[in-house]
Amino acid sequence: LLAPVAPEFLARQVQHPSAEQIELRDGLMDSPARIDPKFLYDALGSSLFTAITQLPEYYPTRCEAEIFQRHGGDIARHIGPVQALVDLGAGDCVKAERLFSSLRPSHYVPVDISADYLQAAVRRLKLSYPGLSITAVGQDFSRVLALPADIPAEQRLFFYPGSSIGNLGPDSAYAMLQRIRAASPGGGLLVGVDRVKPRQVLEPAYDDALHLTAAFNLNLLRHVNIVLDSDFDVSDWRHVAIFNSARSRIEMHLEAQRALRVTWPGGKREFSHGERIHTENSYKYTPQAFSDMLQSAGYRDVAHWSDSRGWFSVFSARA
Ligand code: AVI
Repeated sequence: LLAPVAPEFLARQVQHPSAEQIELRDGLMDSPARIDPKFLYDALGSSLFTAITQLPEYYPTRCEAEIFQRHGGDIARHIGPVQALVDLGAGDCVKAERLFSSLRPSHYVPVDISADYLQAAVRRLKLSYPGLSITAVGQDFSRVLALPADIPAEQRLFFYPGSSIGNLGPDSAYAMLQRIRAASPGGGLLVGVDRVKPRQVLEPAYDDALHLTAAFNLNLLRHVNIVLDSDFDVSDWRHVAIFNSARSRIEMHLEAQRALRVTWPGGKREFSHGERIHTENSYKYTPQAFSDMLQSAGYRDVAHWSDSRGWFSVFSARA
């Protein structure tokens, strides 16, 4: 039985939806339906992603770590002195922490949409690095990039690791690079990018044997239910990951396992059996294509390093 809902509460929900609710509603009513991948990262989603990075199939995190381990000295020399390390999508802050010894920043600015998760990581860092000044910024930097004004722009090294830029379409990735450059004239950028490679390597990385990526994708529906007050039943959906080679991207979808209807205050959507919701793209680049994009976004002195298999690249460039 449904609990009775006060009419004035219902009216408020329908008449004054939040920006996130509007975005979700619009995406769900689209054809094909889509949900922005940022909804993957509630507290449980962030923990699931951390677990994914430890899977044998999910190579990007290990490849990137290998690059910093093998080429850290060269990378630090290319960058030069660093005052403030601005970590975009910091999560558990572990990747940036590995760079502290080679880059020696005096200020660390982790930025992440999941503010709670970030606070826990920052509490841990403050104990380990009492001399480092840390300013945590809970922000959806895909929308705004507003940083504490006390850090001069030319002292900012933006760190955008893990191929997170790959989750943006090419136009948005380009716009993001321009936005980051505008926030750091005279500063720099260190960015991790996943490379094009055979489907046999790519697809298992996004559809692992333990089904952690499936749980990560499906958890998005639980998060959407909370934000939109919708009634997705997770067990009605299955995870799909495919490499779209024409567009050079892994696509994640959720596929309806039967004909069903999803409702939320003021709206509904019918899904047929097998119909999909597109939840994420993960673009894969050639080094040449990414280097060209950096240069057309206005970056100079572009250099890159790769892991021993040539699966992943780290680019350093001056803004
Ligand atoms: C965060 N981002 C770079 C990951 C990726 O590889 O695109 C997100 C992810 N999706 C599924 N597995 C991991």
